[in-house]
Amino acid sequence: MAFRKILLIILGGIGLIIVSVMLASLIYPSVRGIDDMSAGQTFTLPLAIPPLLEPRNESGEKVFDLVARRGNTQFRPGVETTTAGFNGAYLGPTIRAHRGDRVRMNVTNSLDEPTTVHWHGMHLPAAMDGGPHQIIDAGSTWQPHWTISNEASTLWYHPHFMGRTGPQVYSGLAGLFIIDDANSDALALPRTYGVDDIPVVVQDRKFDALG
Ligand SMILES: [Cu+2]
Repeated sequence: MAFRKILLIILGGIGLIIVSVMLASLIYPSVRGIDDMSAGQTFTLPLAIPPLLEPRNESGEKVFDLVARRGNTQFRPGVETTTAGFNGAYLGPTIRAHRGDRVRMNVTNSLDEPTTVHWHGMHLPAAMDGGPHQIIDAGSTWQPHWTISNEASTLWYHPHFMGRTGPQVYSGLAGLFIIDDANSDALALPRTYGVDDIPVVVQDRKFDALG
């Protein structure tokens, strides 16, 4: 390619960047900041931080117990909403494991309908992954096990039962699964769970007068 042609392309590129920056600076003042959006609003409920689920060590495996069940939750004072959760009335505890860990899950279904539990984003054998085929009938326990091979990441777990995934997740059956590895261990990051390392679960909910 001729030198002049390359120069034109470079100059054109620089021109495009300048125009983009100018446009962005024009638009920026009209983008409302987070401070601005919450101005004048008082928050009364403390930030809900899911508890960490402590595993048992059984023959070198980290064993985690999860029980899916129904419950009631007060999102607004005096109004009970019918919800579901793992080991509680709403959402599930955070599971934390390290790359190379051998893990086993005891998932008990205390709902009144079948469910499954899918480890969203996890690299593991399909039979352990809780897709629509790994059904846990009401009243029974499923025990998948695998070796964590993912790199450091924040994953989540949730039901994946055919035709009922939406309602079950919406009612609260969802939790976080945090994976650490040698890379994340070496980073100078805050790492005290719930203190300076805080998971945030963002959800979209609508409430009527009955909760
Ligand atoms: Cu998923």
